[in-house]
Amino acid sequence: MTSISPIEPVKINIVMAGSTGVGKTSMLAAMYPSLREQLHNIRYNFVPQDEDHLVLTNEYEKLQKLAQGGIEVVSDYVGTRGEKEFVFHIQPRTSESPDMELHLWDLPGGFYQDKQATRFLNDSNVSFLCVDAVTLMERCGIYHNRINMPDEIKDCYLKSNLHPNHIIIVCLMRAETYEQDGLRKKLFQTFDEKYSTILSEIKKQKNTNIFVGSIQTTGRLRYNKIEVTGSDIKSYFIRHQNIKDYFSKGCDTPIQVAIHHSLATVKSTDIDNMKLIKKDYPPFTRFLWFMSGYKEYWERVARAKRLSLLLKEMEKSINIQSNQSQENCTFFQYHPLTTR
Ligand SMILES: Nc1nc2c(ncn2[C@@H]2O[C@H](COP(=O)(O)OP(=O)(O)OP(=O)(O)O)[C@@H](O)[C@H]2O)c(=O)[nH]1
Ligand SMILES: [Mg+2]
Repeated sequence: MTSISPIEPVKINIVMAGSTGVGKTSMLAAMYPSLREQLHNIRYNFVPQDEDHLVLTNEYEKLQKLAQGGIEVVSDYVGTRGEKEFVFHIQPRTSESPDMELHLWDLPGGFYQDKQATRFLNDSNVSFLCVDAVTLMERCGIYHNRINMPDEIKDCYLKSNLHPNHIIIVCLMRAETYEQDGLRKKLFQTFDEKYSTILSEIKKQKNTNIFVGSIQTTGRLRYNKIEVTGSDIKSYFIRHQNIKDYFSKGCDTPIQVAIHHSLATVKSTDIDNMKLIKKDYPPFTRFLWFMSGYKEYWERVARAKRLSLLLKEMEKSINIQSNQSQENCTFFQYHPLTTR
């Protein structure tokens, strides 16, 4: 009798990396409705666990109000207090068990100062390295080290045991001003100047692939000014005069890159590899409905087909590019690092 392996969902462990206040939790909240809609179109449900639907919807409403409400938006906020794990099931409408399970750890930025983040990075498959684009770009980047804490974050990465296939997805947060003013190329260049040494070091030691893209979670705002009082640094934004509607951009793409990467990694061993599936189930099991294993065989075949479709769908939307053409950057873009 053939031993039948249970159908395990493909699991991804994602850690949100980045200093306090750069917009990690906001990105998560803005990602949720748009990814849910996209997956719905390909017959998948995107299901958060327990009360997380309410938590995320609440956060999302706050973001919408911020973009539609008053003229001035100050980055004055109460940050994440402790670690929070969000679990999402990517579940086919026709099945009771999920095809994929995303475990997403939202950490407070403070966890990178005291190195607590290291234990979350250990064995994670993907991390979103969130960088505040405003402090990177404005006032010649003089507040960049204080706000983005690149060295502390690098230390956490270097001290951790990343999964062998770990990828870093850099998210340039609050990038709306630079998108509207055609400064995206400058943003990527500035990022490259400030981060290429750090990321090359991580890449060399941990053998990770790195993707970079820009994110706006609070709609069409425009950077106005930075105000510094002692150790407190606040960025002010004004609402774009002509555009009233909430308009987030790029928030679900990091997750799509993560899903794409994970599916591409397991593809050769399971997904859409019919030969492998058939090897586990001899013909009499596959074709005689009363044999044990018959149902599992057909479920596995159906799952392999679905995941293969999901992989193709993600491939279409993320538009990973291996060149540096900055103009064609509606979607996440693979941004090769200049090794110095
Ligand atoms: N202008 C602008 N503001 C943003 C954007 N994303 C987030 N913010 C604002 O930035 C502030 C901080 O966002 P959070 O999502 O709480 O930041 P965080 O990284 O989770 O912070 P910690 O939990 O403290 O680590 C909030 O006031 C958000 O409204 C964006 O894309 N543009
Ligand atoms: Mg947070």
